[in-house]
Order: sequence, then C-alpha cells, then structure tokens
Amino acid sequence: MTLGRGLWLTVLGPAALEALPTAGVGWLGVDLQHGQYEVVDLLDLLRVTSVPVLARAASHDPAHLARVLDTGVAGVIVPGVGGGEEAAALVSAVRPPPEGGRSTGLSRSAVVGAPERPLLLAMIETRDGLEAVDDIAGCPGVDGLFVGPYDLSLSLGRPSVVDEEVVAAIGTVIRTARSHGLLAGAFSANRDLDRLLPELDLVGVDTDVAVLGAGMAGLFSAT
Ligand code: 3PY
Ligand code: MG
Repeated sequence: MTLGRGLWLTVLGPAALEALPTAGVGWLGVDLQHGQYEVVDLLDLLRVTSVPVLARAASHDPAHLARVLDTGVAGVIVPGVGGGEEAAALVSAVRPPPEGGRSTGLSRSAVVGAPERPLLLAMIETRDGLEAVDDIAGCPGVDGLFVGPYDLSLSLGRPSVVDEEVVAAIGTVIRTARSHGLLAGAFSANRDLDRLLPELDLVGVDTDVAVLGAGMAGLFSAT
C-alpha cells in the first residue's frame, strides 16, 4: 500500500477541511498528541473527507487507542515507541482477538463501517526506539514504522533534522522497515529534509498551519 504525500492536521476543523481542495493529498494525519484536537473531533473530520485519515495518538494508553479506533480512522500513528515489548502491547491494544485484546462495541467504526484492519504505525523518534528498531519492526501486528525527525533529533542531541546523524538514523529506520516488509514513513515539514529522505510509502509533507501560512504569504506579503 502507498499512501504517498499526506497533510498533517493540527488545527483545521471540518468546515475548513471540507472547503479545501485535497487533490493530490494521499492521507490526512490528525495530530491528537500536539494538535488542538480531542478524540471526538475525529468524527466530523471523517464525515467530510474521503481521504484516508490516520490519527497520531496522544499516548499508548489502550483505552485512548480504542476510542481513537472506534471513530473509524484508517489507522493510528503511535508516538515514541521505545522497544519490542511496547510494540507488542500496542498490538494487543489495537487488534481484536485472536491477535490482540481490543474489545468491540457499538462504535462508529462498527456501525458506519471502517477499514477492516486499521494500520498500526509505530513512531521511531527516540534513541531507545532507534536502538530497538529491529525488535519493533519484528513485532507481529505492526504494519509500519514512521519517523518523527524532530523528536529524534532532540533525543540524539543533534541540532536539526537535516543533521547528518539524524538523516543516517532515518535511513536506518526506513531500511529496517523495508527488510521486515513493513510500510516506511516519516514526517518532514522541511524542504531540505525532503531532498534527503529515502523513498517512502507515506510522508507527512507539512502541517495545515504551514499550508495556510504559505497561502497567506503568497497573497499578502509585500513584493
Ligand atoms: C516528530 O518529528 O517528532 C514528530 O512527532 C512529527 O510530528
Ligand atoms: Mg514527535
């Protein structure tokens, strides 16, 4: 599966999403960790778009992950996965039996219908995650690895996402995903980083705020 180029949503509501052209947008990432959303906000966003929605979860809490998946999202991007045991706990939270322990109920995903098997993408964005990347990728039930270059650069003590060590670490994660037959993705929001990224199945090109800013600058900046 190739989702391609995605837009990372941090503030936009359903009315704005409905009004925007989304041609060329392969997926939407709704940021429940750092964006201005609560789980319930996913419902109206899902109602106004046919673009696959991946929710970046706020935490590893099984109750939170279940609520997110109950909305009918196409998958979850889980932040800061630090090891194989954490990955296994996520599989247990996200997959129903026999693969995991997620319960079912009369949620939107059950009533309206949702992707049969939502994606579980583990974010690699810490030194621990990087060191354990092979264990995380080898955990049955994980569908892909998604690099968070900003936290990764902080965790590695490097000054920017285009620092050589960070770019090399991103390469390691992507190669590991490929060697396990998993989806390989990353967030970018940086045109210099875009040029340094290996080929990816999904990339978070930039945020809604950046897109609005580019539009504002294009129309209103003094020439
Ligand atoms: C990171 O780069 O740390 C992210 O979490 C991207 O959103
Ligand atoms: Mg992060």
